Amino acid sequence: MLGKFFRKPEPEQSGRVPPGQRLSKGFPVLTYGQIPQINTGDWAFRVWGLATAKTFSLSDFMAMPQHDFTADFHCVTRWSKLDVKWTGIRVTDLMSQLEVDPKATHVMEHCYGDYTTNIALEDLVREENFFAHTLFGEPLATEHGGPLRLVVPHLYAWKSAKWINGLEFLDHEELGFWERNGYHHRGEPWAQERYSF
Ligand SMILES: Nc1nc2c(c(=O)[nH]1)N[C@H]1C(S)=C(S)[C@@H](COP(=O)(O)O)O[C@H]1N2
Ligand SMILES: [Mo]
Repeated sequence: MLGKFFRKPEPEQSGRVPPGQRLSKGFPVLTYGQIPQINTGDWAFRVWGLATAKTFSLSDFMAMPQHDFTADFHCVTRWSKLDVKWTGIRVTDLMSQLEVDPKATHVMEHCYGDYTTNIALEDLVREENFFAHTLFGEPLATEHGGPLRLVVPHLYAWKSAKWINGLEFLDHEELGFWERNGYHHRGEPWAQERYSF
């Protein structure tokens, strides 16, 4: 049966859809709790912990090299969306402006609204990861994380923090919101790293 919102991948797409996932027709919004109120004039992104503390404004991000990205998006609640088109800034371009202590191995992603999610430093600094401010050619809507969100295509989308406002560099793993509540610490969709138990 054809669902209204979800469908089975076509055979030619099946190599791109991780096990246990269905394709979503639209782009569902998945948020725990309230959408935070953000005044873009006050918007600030902070770096702290095992990195020299630094604050970036939205215009600092807009002054970094801008790129278009096409990435697949996999939510652990079993929907995926292929070929999502974004515009934004490579994580590696932000990293080149930071002084990170060589002892740093893990990072906590912080957001407006207090959502957190943890990520290993090596998973964060991959070339394909980016901060997005534009989705399908339109300014990133608030419910999808505007003005700026992180996108980490190779992990389940709960690692792609919406309304991101900081990175805390650590020399050990700490757990973010969903990870403390039973989600897998890493969340690799091809290995179905959904839960930590
Ligand atoms: N700040 C914040 N970021 C978040 C979430 C959230 O609740 N708060 N949900 C995560 C989850 S579970 C998913 S699937 C994606 C959903 O992104 P979307 O709402 O743009 O589809 O955002 C992730 N980032
Ligand atoms: Mo999700």
